[in-house]
Amino acid sequence: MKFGMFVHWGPVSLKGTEIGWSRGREVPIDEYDNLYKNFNPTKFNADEWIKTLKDAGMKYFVITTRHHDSFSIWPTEFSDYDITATPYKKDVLMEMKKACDKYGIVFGTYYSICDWKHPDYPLGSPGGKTKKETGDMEKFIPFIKGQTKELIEKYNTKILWFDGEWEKPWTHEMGLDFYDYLKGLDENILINNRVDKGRKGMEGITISNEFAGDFATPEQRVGTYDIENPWESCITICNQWAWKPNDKMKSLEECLFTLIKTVGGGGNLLFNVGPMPDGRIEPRQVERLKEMGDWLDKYGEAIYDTKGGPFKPNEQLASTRKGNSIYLHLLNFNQNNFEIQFPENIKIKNCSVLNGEILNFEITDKLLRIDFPAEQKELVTVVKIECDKNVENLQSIDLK
Ligand code: JFZ
Repeated sequence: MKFGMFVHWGPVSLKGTEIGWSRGREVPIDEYDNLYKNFNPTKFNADEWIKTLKDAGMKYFVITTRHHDSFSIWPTEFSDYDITATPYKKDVLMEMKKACDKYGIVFGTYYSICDWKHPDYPLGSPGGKTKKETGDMEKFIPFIKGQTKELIEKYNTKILWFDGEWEKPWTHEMGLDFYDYLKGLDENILINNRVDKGRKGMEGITISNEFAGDFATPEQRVGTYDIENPWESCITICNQWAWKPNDKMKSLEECLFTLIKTVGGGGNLLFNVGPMPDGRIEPRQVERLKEMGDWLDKYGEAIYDTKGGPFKPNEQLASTRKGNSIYLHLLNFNQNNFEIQFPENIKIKNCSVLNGEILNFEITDKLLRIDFPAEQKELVTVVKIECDKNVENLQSIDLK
């Protein structure tokens, strides 16, 4: 699917500070834990959110159902600290799920393992730096199992995106057990590697296959080229995960290059927005996402259903491939010819600008030279190289 929407949202949006982390830091604990009483997103419209996602060219959705701050955005049997306690009351999660079904979007849920508020979880705010007298993982585990069962059985979530696994109370054994439990409820559910203890820092890769998890989770960075192991970079459209007024937003160039380098490296991009306390996604963010969607409308063939490479991405280019075609994504390319080393034993049948003009090309000494009729001025020039055979298993090429 290659491109999805991540959403970090909850009562904390009323403060405009970071979800979970600002509890007991920028916002006193007592104030933070009472924000829900004023959480009334009267302009929330699930249909609009998912339409925004669809128009951005995204294919799947992952929403924070319960972050480190413990607030559950759905009516849950296992806690009173949930959406029904707010003045809004409505099951926003079910509305999101229904809108996803309507638009053909895969529905997924973020769920934090650590809980800095729950009395049974041993660590507390700020940032897991305090200890609770009442901590007891034996009691806490049935709580997270019960809640995730609701997400699977009632909301039919297809992705469980865990987080907060790095803290001491969570162990490898617990991770394995939880993973098996969830796959027992739905064998087709996708589970990220943060269910277990095998994640290597913000690089997010799984350090060895004795650890559970279906995909790796590089955070706030494009993952390293890897076409063997599934991975997904999670990156914010602004700086903060949750909404922050006037947060600095990425330019269209940054957004597109991030997507292209991620996909060119073999990964997916889970691109995050933080909706406002009234329930709307900021109009400027909606607009930026639409610009990405407009680009994907034209060049989606070179993104969706592709494999990364064979050329490893660098500052000048990324490449993707599908069947007999290699797509070169030339970033800020402003010349009228281009040269690149090209694998022997592959014959090129045709070179063209994707959905555009046929290009003259020539191969001499393993060097492919492509000529453009005029200097290129687009942010990205996508060249489609059609070969005489399937290129999906060609060896990766490091251009340096
Ligand atoms: C985690 C969350 O804490 C964050 O709020 C967001 O949900 C993201 C997708 O995942 O990111 C982290 C995890 C750990 C640290 C910082 C951010 N850390 O240990 O500093």
